[in-house]
Amino acid sequence: MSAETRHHQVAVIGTGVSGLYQLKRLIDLGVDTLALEADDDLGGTWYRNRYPGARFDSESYTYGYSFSKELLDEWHWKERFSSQPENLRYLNYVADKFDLRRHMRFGARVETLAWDEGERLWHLGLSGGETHTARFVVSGIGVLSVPALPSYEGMDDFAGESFHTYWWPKEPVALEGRRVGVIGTGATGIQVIADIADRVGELTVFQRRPNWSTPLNNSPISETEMAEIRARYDEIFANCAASPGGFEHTPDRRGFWNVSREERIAFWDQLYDRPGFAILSGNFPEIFFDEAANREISEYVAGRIRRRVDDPRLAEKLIPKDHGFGMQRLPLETRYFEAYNRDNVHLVDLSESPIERINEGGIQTRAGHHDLDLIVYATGFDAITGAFDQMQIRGVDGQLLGDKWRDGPSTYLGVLTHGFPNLLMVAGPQSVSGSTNFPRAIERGVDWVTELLEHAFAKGYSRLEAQPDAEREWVEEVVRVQEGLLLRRSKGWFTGYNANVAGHQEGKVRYQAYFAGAPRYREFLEKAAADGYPRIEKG
Ligand code: NA7
Repeated sequence: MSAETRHHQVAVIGTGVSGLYQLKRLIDLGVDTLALEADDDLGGTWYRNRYPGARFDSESYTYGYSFSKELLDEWHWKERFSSQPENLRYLNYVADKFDLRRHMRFGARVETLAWDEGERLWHLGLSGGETHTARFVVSGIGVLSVPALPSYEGMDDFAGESFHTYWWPKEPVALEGRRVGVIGTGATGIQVIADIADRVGELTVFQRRPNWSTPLNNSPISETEMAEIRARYDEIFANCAASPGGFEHTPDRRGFWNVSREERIAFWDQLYDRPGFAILSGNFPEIFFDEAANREISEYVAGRIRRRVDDPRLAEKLIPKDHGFGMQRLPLETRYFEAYNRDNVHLVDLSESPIERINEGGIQTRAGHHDLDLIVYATGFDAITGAFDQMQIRGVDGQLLGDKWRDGPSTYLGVLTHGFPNLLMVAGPQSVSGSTNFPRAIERGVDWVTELLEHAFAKGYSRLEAQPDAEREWVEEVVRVQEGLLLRRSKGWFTGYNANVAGHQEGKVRYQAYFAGAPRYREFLEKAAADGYPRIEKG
């Protein structure tokens, strides 16, 4: 340990939604805690993703923190689905209100984490050479925080501006009159495309596979409506806690086949016009595991797309044929399909004419050259495990976490992993954080981690480690649930697929998230705590 090494009882990595709340809980307990943040300010996802159109797909008032009545009473969400600048303001407001900034270090990228068994301490190495030690480390490093760029030949030769949406600059980017290319049509691409279509000169969308997408149905929230929401907060959070997705939408359990086809269609007509994920989370659960049910809802949504796109051939290109509705993370959109009715918006179907290379002037596909001034890479993330892989994490006997998780993560309840004592993951792999309304799961995760730490402090434990059997059983549960769902075959980030990330290609299914829903996950957490954490070795 060098003379400058500073020690903390707990080090929190990250100051996004998870890190902020984790810090708040530990500070309130009087625990010596430092939060280390790689970026030069707080906010995580909402600090980074500044691209036009970036906003919640969760109702704002279900996304905000629930832990402080005062905060709930003070904050006015201006839109049902709030946009990135406002979301970042909110997180700053929270940090300032609870005086959290003085416990944070910015520009502090943790590159190495090494467990010292003799001292029972984690040694943290920062990119600038600084070192810290901590008895416990809590990671709040994000589920989608490692952007993945493709590796086309000539990307560096492009003379115009180009960046991944995650790295959209803070400074305004000129769009008016420019020729813009967007690669990727996931949730991000769909938000950007719809937002900039009428502001750019020409917009060329490079689509490899289309995604299902349904209307966000955003609207402003007036003072009066906000007052009603405030009065209803207890009910709102109780509804979120009771629903599998962590939203206010609750599945319709009448039984898909007990309802006539006409009634189903009338029901979907209503859901399609409702805000947010209603059409997914408020639908019949059968659509997720019954192929015939999924085929029918997919055909319904395809019909809605056909009604919105003027050119029937173009409409067909925008309708997914390789996966059913809801089998990948559903992007929500605002006039996305109508953007393709504009004369300045062009779709390049990469399944017919793949990108051959990028050059000084633009993008060369097999079918021709596209002259561009700006290339936007909306090409996704090394999701869920990427941020862990980026750090070199060495546990007991120097084992690398990246080696242990080479073919996919393996955890106990998504929070601990055997061989890496005292490392507690908030929104970790194989929790529900990636598969449900993020902050609802994050708050529960932080509370559980905090209670576990309180338990350890009270009992004088300095070492917590998941039992291997407990981990094996949890992985079996995660696999069993995923294998029971149609999405097990999907090529989306939920199941660890990203063609730009080594080892995450087609045919290599990873079990990265728990898909049984928030209430069932909570049962496991609550039972473990109530029983005194019997599957965690304590000493
Ligand atoms: P996603 O959902 O992973 O989408 C990435 C998109 O980029 C998807 O359409 C990909 O096509 C496409 N992609 C990736 N690589 C390439 C290359 N090389 N060429 C062409 N197209 C490519 O990421 P998002 O950022 O949209 O969304 C992530 C989450 O952020 C979202 O779910 C919300 O929770 C917030 P593919 O499907 O692989 O054919």
